Amino acid sequence: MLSYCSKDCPDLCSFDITVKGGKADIKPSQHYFLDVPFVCTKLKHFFDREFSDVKSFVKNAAEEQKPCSHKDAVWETAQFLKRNRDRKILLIKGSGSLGYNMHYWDKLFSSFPNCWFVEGSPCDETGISAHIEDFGCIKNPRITNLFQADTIMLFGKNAKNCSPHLYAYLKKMKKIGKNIVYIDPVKTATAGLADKFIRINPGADGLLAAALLEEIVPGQGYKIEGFFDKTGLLSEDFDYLRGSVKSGKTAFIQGFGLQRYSNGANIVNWINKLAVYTNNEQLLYYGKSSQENLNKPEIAKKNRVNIADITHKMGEGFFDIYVVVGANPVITYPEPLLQIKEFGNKNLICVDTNYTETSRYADYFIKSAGMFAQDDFSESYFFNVKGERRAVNSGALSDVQIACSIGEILQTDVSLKKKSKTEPVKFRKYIKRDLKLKEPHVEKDKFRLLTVSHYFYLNSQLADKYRDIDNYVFISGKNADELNVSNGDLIRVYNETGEFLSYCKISNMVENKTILVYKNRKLVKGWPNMVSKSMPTDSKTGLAYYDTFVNVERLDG
Ligand SMILES: Nc1nc2c(c(=O)[nH]1)N[C@H]1C(S)=C(S)[C@@H](COP(=O)(O)OP(=O)(O)OC[C@H]3O[C@@H](n4cnc5c(=O)[nH]c(N)nc54)[C@H](O)[C@@H]3O)O[C@H]1N2
Ligand SMILES: Nc1nc2c(c(=O)[nH]1)N[C@H]1C(S)=C(S)[C@@H](COP(=O)(O)OP(=O)(O)OC[C@H]3O[C@@H](n4cnc5c(=O)[nH]c(N)nc54)[C@H](O)[C@@H]3O)O[C@H]1N2
Ligand code: SF4
Ligand SMILES: [Mo]
Repeated sequence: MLSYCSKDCPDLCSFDITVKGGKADIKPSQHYFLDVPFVCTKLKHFFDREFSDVKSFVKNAAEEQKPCSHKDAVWETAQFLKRNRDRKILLIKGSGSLGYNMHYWDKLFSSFPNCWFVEGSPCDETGISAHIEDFGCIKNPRITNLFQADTIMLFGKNAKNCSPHLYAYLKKMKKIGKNIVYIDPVKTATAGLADKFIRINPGADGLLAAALLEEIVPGQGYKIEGFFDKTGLLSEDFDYLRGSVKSGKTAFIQGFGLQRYSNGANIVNWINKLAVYTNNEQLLYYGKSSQENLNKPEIAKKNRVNIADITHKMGEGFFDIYVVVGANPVITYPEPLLQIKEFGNKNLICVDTNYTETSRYADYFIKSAGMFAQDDFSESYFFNVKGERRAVNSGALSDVQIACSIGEILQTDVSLKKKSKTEPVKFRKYIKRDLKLKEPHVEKDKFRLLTVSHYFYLNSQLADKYRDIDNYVFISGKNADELNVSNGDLIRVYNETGEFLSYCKISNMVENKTILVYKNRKLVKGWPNMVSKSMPTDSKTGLAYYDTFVNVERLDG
């Protein structure tokens, strides 16, 4: 049966799936740019966890979460919504599945007069905003354009972990002689593929792009006072980059780590400008929305709350009811303690394939059978490929069935009409303007916390098998000496927002008062976002997760 993976992963693998006795046989079938198609090891675990027999539940009068049939949970949830139709509802829809049909949820809740939808996202929206500002649209060239490049420059795109098919393609590019440069504050697994790894200070890529541009096209960039101190670059690294860009075609691939800063959009703006003014615009990659060319349905979203304002409004007790579909905000969003308090005080409805740290507080939990349970389609948010599938899992209810059943009970139309008109094809055209340069936010007396992706899990979705790997605080040898901490010591990471505890691992991945923890993992106590504040990025469409500054100390005993 035709299928594809609609997880929040840019690769969007297509495959043929046959299910026998609860086991899946998968034959990979796409990726036009690779000779041998493959899927990653995570896919099997997604299948297993979504086929699991997790029960739905509803809280009883004594506040106990009592398991019940999925149908009963749907009925009870619908009755609750009927009784509370006019109250203030916040809908948080996450990245569990990026399939088009998850819009059924938006359609259902758009019929509630006081439902609030989230504006912006914790993911890639800041960079998207920057591209729209620069080009009037968001587009990503075909990956095969990389054939035209002499140098391929990756700005914090940890393809080995986050996009294994891009990584395989980069290996192919390297084999045919392309020069690969990897720029990142972290020496990630992808740095190993590069001909040259350049460590940069976090949030400083805009300074680098502006300084390079000034050297290559004087008058278009900036000469920056204290450049080497601010960026952490060596002068030979800068000469190397200037030489590479001057001497041939350069591809610029922007990762999403770049834009999780209070100057994140500005960083992307400057790399865009560098690409355009060095005649490399057709080799400029960021990504795009996963529904960019799909004719999204028109759904009226009357009330909206900005992503960085959610916890602020939660703190004021603004919302009466929370609905969380395919997301785990207690783990993935800032200020978990505030969320936990609100979810405990107010009513919470969760729809998920599995129990989560968020569903612990749910009054209504409806188990979704996940991505294999519904016909669906979507695009990749990096490659220009589409996926389409037929449902193979009929054990529990799919998201579409759940949303439609609730709609039926409430006598609300949940059908999705696709827009009738097709949108004209958009082209990138650089919009010339005076572009200011924003400096990164730095707190010199503290450590900066970076929270990046691990290969074996997708945000907070992980298989039990990998639960306890690499749950460390990674720190440089020099910084460990200064703090008098050693491998295996229990470390406390804290600031005014909160704290977490985890074991120390000395590593050359990081340097210079930057520490790293893999994102969205449970640690010895707490998890990384315990110390994240809700700070907007400069486009106001994302969260500046990487501008998180913390104290680090060893816990004795
Ligand atoms: N296995 C796996 N794959 C995933 C995910 C996952 O959790 N696991 N998540 C998916 C999702 S939701 C997303 S959004 C994408 C993310 O995909 P990517 O953009 O590739 O990945 P990240 O690991 O979030 O960040 C990339 C890198 O940016 C670096 N970085 C941080 N700050 C800076 C900076 O200032 N400058 C530079 N040059 N680099 C910087 C980080 O150190 C990190 O190595 O991956 C998707 N794919
Ligand atoms: N500190 C820090 N925090 C971050 C980031 C960071 O870099 N640093 N990265 C951010 C990024 S890039 C992202 S994208 C967000 C992601 O944050 P979330 O959107 O919360 O994503 P997940 O943690 O993957 O949670 C998705 C949930 O959906 C469930 N699920 C899976 N498939 C389905 C389905 O078909 N239907 C339903 N109903 N549920 C399903 C899964 O079990 C899981 O519980 O996290 C952000 N959080
Ligand atoms: S998680 Fe990514 S690489 Fe793995 S199967 Fe899904 S789309 Fe492919
Ligand atoms: Mo993301």
